[in-house]
Amino acid sequence: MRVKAPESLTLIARAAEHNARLAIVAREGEFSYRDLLDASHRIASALLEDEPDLREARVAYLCEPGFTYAAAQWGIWRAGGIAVPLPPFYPEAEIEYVLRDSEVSRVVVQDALSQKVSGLAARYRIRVLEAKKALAAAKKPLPAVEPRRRAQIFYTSGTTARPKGAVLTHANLEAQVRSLVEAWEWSSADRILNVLPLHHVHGVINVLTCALWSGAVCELMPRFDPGEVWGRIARGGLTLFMAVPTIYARLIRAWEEADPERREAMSQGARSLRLMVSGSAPLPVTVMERWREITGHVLLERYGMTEIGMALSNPLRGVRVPGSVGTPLPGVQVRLVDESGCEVPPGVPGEIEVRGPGVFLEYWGRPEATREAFRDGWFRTGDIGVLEEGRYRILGRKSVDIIKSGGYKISAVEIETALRGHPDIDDCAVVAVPDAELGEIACAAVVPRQGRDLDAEDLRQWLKERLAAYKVPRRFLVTRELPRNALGKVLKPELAARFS
Ligand code: MLC
Ligand code: AMP
Repeated sequence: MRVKAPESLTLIARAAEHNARLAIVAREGEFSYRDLLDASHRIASALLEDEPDLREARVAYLCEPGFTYAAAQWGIWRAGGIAVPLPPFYPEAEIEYVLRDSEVSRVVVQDALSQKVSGLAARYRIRVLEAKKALAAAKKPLPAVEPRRRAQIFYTSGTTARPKGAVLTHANLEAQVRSLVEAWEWSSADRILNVLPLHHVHGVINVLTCALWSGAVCELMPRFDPGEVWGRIARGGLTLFMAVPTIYARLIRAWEEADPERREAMSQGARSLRLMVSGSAPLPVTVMERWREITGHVLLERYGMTEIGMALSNPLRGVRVPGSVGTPLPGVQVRLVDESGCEVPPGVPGEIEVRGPGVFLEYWGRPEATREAFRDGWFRTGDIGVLEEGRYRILGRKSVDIIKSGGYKISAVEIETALRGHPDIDDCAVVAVPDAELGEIACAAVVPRQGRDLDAEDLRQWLKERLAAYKVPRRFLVTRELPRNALGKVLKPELAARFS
């Protein structure tokens, strides 16, 4: 019998200390930290088979937000693998892209979802582990996993035709979590409700991992539903909530549609939380003010990105200024630069660049894109900001091809590339159009091939088989010509005007 190695991952060592405390409440039931350690140890053992260490093999996991999700993610980490989340609502074509791009060798699947990957797994010789079976595996000795090893890949859309996999090491994850735990004073007394998808940093790091690091309780709903969220808030007992602005806008709408007695219960429940955070997209001042009126909470707005985690935040204690994203979080360095990379003075807009231990390692398999993403060790966010009275304000993005809808980043180029594969489309352009609830929506103008007809509903269905539903444009414009500049490029702002 081997002597147990001292745990090298701090998150796991801390969980052993939290032991019998409640960790996760989900559809599957209630689970302690001990349950999570036991389940993830078994999944790690099943993944390892006869190998001592997965040595950064990519392991995908396809699970609903819940206990199995966390056990699978921790199991992959503890076996020495790199965890690659697959959203359960993705169409097969998107799942196929992620599996192939990150060269996945194994996939952990929550049983009801197994038919989503079985065909692909057979085609690409990927080993499938059904979570139920893996949870019954005998426990084996686990490898020591150094913090500098790769831990997680999050796929993120950009200005390229397909999403890139941002690779975070264990040390990156730890730095991001430590920064937020310190800034927002997480403790084991906290209890948070997660309604965010678990394939992006907002849900995975800011909510789930910060909670589990702190010995807090994380309650998970499979997806956002305003009525269910208000019902949970009204029952009381939560201390924290984090969401994108669209979710707050939809909660406000649900509150306004409720009768007075119910409204009172909702507002009272919300008042008992200690902190409510908004991020992933600009928080409209109207939403911030209405939320304060109905709940008494001044939403704490913060700014972040898949590649860097969270960078800027309004204060936990102190004045939260509407329209501002505050100051750098602990351990994060932020600067604003002009086109040539020179720092700009306060009051002058510049591109936000970020440096620190939370900044990602690389884009998976794309050394060129990784090199271009940095300037002298600083990550170039592509966002434009300005420093005013010591606080940062986000002004927008450098690229018109990046759309933020409901907090999801959507690439206009990715949708255009997909549309160009349609046999009846001659040309197309995708633009962002402002939307009161979603922030922006993607809209597509398409030029049919000569003698062909295009129907918006048919196009929508055709795209849904190829792209995640939230990337499918909300509106289509069938047109004979797209507005262009002298170089033949589509004039996107001019085109956006044709959708309003
Ligand atoms: C979207 N869809 C989902 C889904 N999210 N389906 C299942 N589960 C989910 N989690 C589908 C919808 O069913 C719909 O398909 C289509 O996508 C259009 O999406 P939508 O209108 O946006 O969906 P809706 O159901 O209305 O949800 C709105 C929303 C959602 C706000 C709840 O957009 C959302 O969860 N946003 C959060 C995104 C997020 O976590 N971003 C963080 C990125 S990290 P159909 O078939 O019904 O039309 C980051 C860094 C940082 O930005 O700073 O945090
Ligand atoms: P993602 O690539 O999905 O991680 O999205 C990151 C992007 O979301 C950033 O580059 C910003 O453009 C945007 N973002 C995140 N938080 C905010 C915020 N508080 N205000 C404005 N934009 C934000």
